[in-house]
Amino acid sequence: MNKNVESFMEDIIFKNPGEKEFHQAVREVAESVMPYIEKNPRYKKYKILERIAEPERVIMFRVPWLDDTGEIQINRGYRIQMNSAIGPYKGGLRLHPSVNLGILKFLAFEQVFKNSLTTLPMGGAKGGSNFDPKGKSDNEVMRFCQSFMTELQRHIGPNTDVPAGDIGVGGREIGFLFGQYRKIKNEFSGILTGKALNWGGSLIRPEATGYGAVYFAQEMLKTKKEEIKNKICTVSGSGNVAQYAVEKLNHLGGKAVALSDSSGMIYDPDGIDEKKLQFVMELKNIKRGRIKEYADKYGVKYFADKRPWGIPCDIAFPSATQNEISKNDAKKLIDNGCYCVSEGANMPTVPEGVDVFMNAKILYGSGKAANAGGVATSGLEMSQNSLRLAWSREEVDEKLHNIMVNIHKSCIKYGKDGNFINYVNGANIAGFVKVADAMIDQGLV
Ligand code: NDP
Ligand code: 2IT
Repeated sequence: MNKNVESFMEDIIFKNPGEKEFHQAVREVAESVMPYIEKNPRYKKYKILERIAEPERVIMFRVPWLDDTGEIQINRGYRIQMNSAIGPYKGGLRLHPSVNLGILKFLAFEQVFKNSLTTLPMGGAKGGSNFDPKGKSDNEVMRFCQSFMTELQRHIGPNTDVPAGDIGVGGREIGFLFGQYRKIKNEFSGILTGKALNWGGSLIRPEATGYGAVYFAQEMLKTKKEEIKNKICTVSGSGNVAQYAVEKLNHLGGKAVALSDSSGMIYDPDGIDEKKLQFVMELKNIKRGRIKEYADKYGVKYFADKRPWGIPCDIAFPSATQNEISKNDAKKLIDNGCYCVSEGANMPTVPEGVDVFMNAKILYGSGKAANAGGVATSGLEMSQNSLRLAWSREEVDEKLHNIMVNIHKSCIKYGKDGNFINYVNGANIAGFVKVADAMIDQGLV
């Protein structure tokens, strides 16, 4: 136990009561960074860690909208503008009934380090609402998005804050949000990423997080002279990140055997090939159905209320949500032979599960590094918007791939511990240094 971490955390818990996911995210970073700060006292003198853990600004607002029956509904909207030392605030919007201040603060906090790791000039933010898109009509989603943007528009801008998607926010929602911004401001500018191609979006942005998590796994495997080909992979979730992780695994000859949603999981030992993946994309992105329908269609097993971590695999790609791998799940993964975890989701492994992975010395790529491809490609979308140009699929994919290779290198630079690469420390310290130096350069603001 590090005494400095404990006294720092006491203060964080006192100032942010009840925000347990935020405490969890801050503690992880403090544990990585505190020993580094002790060796580099200027970060201590300038109280960088204390400043980084305090959002620059928290915006909370009322989001009233009319449902299809004409009844008034009221949700709460948020935007946490965490840090803008290295660029405009950047980070997704999450629409999920579980959304609260603590969850968005943890996500905004992680985003600061992740965005720094990408090497692109982006600060960190996160936002969203406790609105539940499940079971809502397109018109209800549109009215909600319009009301949400009616307030959010005064806080964002192409050089101020550029939101994007996250859980529950995909192409449909980005479209409705963008339309309302454009109408209110009488301005067509790159204020959101994840836009459609015909109005300013970037090729590869939808694919980027899933592809990036697989590229990161590829780099981790290379350190053991291994490759994705023929590896058995389990993937949780069946949304944006999960779908494109499976697609890239198929490109590289890997075999994805599981997917899930919040109701349960499917296990397809023959592998989710391209055709089956098309079915999942249609099911999830258009019909908005449940993953159980995959089992009905292809005659494979469905397990209600289960996550994929009991299935034997070489590589796991948690790609659903935070704290979806418990300590026991982590043990099961290791016992069944899993030796590589690449986190598509943000903070999917509980701290005790992370300890299990670390003690087993497997290739464990934490979310800040492994899922940074999404926001990195958002950064590329911003560049294209500024240039008023669109790059080809190959160009964007190559840039994304290079960024993931370089993030892996940064993790080695700051996380190598003898023969073991501690990707948690590597990502946290590498992300920290760039933001910390910028904060010192810019004075006490
Ligand atoms: P989607 O909304 O497209 O998909 C989310 C998937 O996870 C769905 O299958 C959903 O199931 C499942 N899920 C969500 N919440 C829960 C829960 N509480 N319990 C169990 N299952 C759940 O989101 P994304 O794919 O975009 O995001 C997935 C993860 O990746 C998140 O952690 C997000 O923060 C992270 N991420 C996303 C990026 C992006 O670019 N989109 C970038 C970097 C990280 P159901 O439909 O039943 O709710
Ligand atoms: O968690 C994340 O990095 C995202 N949801 C993507 C953020 C972005 O701005 O593309």
